[in-house]
Amino acid sequence: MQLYIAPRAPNPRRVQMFMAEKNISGIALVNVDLNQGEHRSAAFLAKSPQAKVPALELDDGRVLTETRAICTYLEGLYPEPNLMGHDFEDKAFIEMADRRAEWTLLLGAANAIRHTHPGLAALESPQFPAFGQSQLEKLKENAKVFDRILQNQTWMAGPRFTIADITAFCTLEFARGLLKFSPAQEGLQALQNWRDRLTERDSARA
Ligand SMILES: N[C@@H](CCC(=O)N[C@@H](CS)C(=O)NCC(=O)O)C(=O)O
Repeated sequence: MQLYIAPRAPNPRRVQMFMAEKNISGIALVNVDLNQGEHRSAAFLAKSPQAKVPALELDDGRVLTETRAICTYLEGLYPEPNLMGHDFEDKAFIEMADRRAEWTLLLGAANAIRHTHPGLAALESPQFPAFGQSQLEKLKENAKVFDRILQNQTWMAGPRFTIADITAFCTLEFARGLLKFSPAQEGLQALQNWRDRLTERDSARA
């Protein structure tokens, strides 16, 4: 299998961190140069029609895109440690936490960065800086919800580390680097403590 990634991009990093948690080796990593538009080449579009990474090419030639779908596939192949839930209830609550992180943190951060950062101009054309700025404000508002959640539980989906922590962590690291977003500076100490605790995991360096 081959995993198409782009360095510093948050979605491929989610898959790489998921793989690191499960100690998965043997999947070749293939860099796609987004700045050079390699993801829009005919060869890559044949694999990923929406021109996005990550994409996981299976040994039979089929290609999976969408981070969560790739993780579902890998969870099936490598069930332990479990990151997406054991029974239907567990799965539903973890999916809820993961989608919350995806839709309210990742989407806001991605829009803020894509519409304000000069380094993303090649990917987001035209950029709408005022929209990007409004998304940064939304991100800060939404981060408060996660801070409140983490005042009462250790991890995003409850008492154990799951895929939802990976999604939220990769998002906050992306926002830390390109938006200089810091939970502590926003007064969100529970979110900051969760993030700092997470950096101690080996997978945080994936
Ligand atoms: N919904 C997709 C989003 C994938 C995505 O947006 N990937 C970004 C990198 S993090 C990308 O490939 N961007 C290239 C572009 O927008 O042109 C997923 O969950 O995998």
